Amino acid sequence: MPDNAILRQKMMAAMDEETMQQAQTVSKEFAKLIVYYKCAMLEVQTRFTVLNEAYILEHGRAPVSSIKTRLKTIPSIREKMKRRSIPFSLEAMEEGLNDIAGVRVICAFPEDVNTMANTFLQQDDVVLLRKKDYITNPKPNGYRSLHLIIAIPVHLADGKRMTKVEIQIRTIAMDFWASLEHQLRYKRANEFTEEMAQELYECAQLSAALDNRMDHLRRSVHKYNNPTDGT
Ligand code: 0O2
Repeated sequence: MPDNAILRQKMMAAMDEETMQQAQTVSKEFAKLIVYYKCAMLEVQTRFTVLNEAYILEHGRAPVSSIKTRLKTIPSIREKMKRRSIPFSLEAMEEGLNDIAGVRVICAFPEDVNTMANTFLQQDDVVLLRKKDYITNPKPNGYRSLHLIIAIPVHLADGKRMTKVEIQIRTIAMDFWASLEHQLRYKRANEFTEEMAQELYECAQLSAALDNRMDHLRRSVHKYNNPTDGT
């Protein structure tokens, strides 16, 4: 028998009947909760896919370049709760963590970020809990992205539950910078010197300038090809 299986058997034997039942109930409830988060994440992904298709029909181009989803792993949930001194319980986890389910929507142009966010938030069963606009107000290190914490209903066989999802909406240029910066930081394991941080900040400025130029170009192309269109 593998070592961890022996350990598990010993732990089970050491528990009294009541503790064992409690542990089973908690893990069942936990598994159920994670299913809700997974379904909420898939629901949000589908809704952005639909919004993208609708926009293509209307305007002939895709505002969404790609959509990524991720469900926080149990060790990662534990680590974040520990870091924030949140006691480990299901209620505290639901209350204290906003990003168990995460959806990242990568858009073509800066304007698309707002269009997609606003159209999504207009849906009458979506509740906006928190908005962090790191595009209007970038982080000191240069990070840019629009973050929405929302709650969306998930319908399972035994009922409906409003479930939180963190949505990050950003352009390809913003995502390029954030992905590389994240890699360099390697989950907070690496530290930067002042020069390195300054270099990263300047790269963020370059990516913002690129976004502005491409957006300007998009408007010029549109105007040139649609001279009678007022937009
Ligand atoms: P991972 O691996 O992407 O999940 P909150 O929980 O909302 O109260 P938090 O978590 O600090 O507070 O929220 P914030 O600032 O909105 O950041 C949440 C997520 O945004 C991060 O999740 C990153 O995905 C992304 N993010 C924020 N700041 C930066 C940054 O400076 N660089 C990069 N590359 N990404 C950033 P996690 O949990 O850190 O990581």
